[in-house]
Amino acid sequence: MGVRVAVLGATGAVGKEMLTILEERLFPADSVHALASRKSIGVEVSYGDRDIKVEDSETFDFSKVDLVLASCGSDAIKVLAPKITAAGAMIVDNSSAFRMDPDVPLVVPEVNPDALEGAKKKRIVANPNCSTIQTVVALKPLHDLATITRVSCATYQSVSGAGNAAMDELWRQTRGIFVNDEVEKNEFPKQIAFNVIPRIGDLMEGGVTQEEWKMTVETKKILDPKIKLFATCVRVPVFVGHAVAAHVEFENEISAKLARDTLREAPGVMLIDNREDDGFITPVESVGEFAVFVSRVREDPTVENGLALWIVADNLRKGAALNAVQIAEGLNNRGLLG
Ligand code: 11C
Repeated sequence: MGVRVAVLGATGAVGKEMLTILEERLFPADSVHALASRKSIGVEVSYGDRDIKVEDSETFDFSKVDLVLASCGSDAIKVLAPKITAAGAMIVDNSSAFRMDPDVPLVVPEVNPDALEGAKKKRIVANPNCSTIQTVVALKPLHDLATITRVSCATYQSVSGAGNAAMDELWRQTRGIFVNDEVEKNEFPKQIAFNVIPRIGDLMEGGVTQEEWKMTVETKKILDPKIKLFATCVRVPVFVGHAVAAHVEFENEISAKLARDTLREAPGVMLIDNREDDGFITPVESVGEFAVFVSRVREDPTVENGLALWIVADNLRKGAALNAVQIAEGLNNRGLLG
């Protein structure tokens, strides 16, 4: 018997990708419901070559499903989660609401698949932040090889990470500048078109942003609590595709050649690292892809055992919807659904 699925937040950028990827990966779904807030009732979204009508998440009977893939934001899922789990369904949640709950596994299937067993406790699995996911997929095989001690990184994050309205704002500002119109700001604290903004998420104590904090604590929870990671997260005027420039320090010696040979074979990783003018990946080339791409692997001579890497992924796919569907596949394979 297949799985009865609901996608919650089905009209958002990530929700739409969840529906597409469920179909692309032939997830064994018996039924698929698209749920969203009341204002989207009746809107149609695509699931493969079918259009399905959006239903009201507030009045939906969750006993009709085994699995809820949620991308409705922290506040909404905190309200709905008790109702969903009481009805017997498992939640894979894309928000930050439960990520740091010790009884909720935070999972990247290429990195810590066995953590899925922890889903038995609360019937919730948390999907990590997009920039964390692509970073840990690339770091895991290198950590297994030479033990990472510290990571210093800068991110180059596309506007789709902030949702549909943010994508519209980049488009409107870009067009507005070309036609000499006023540049309106709603979604970002500064102009994003033809600019970069070194602040993603609210500022926390010490001047670190929420996005930077998430990368630090989520990497510890998923990969290794001993790894120290410090990030500067930057929004760039790109629609889809996040990049991370990571400077990584290891306990043991590791050459760039060994790192490349290892990454070439690593699950979920695509190494594109030719020493040619265009022998690297850029965010636009990652759009629509499943892989985490790694380029520009170099030894860093300024530290004892150091490597520098350029890591790129489609943030709506591997950074969100694909990782959530892979989690669902893992739960299903382990008999944890239904
Ligand atoms: C961004 N990484 O690019 C964020 C989006 O905690 O899941 C995802 C926020 C999160 O703006």
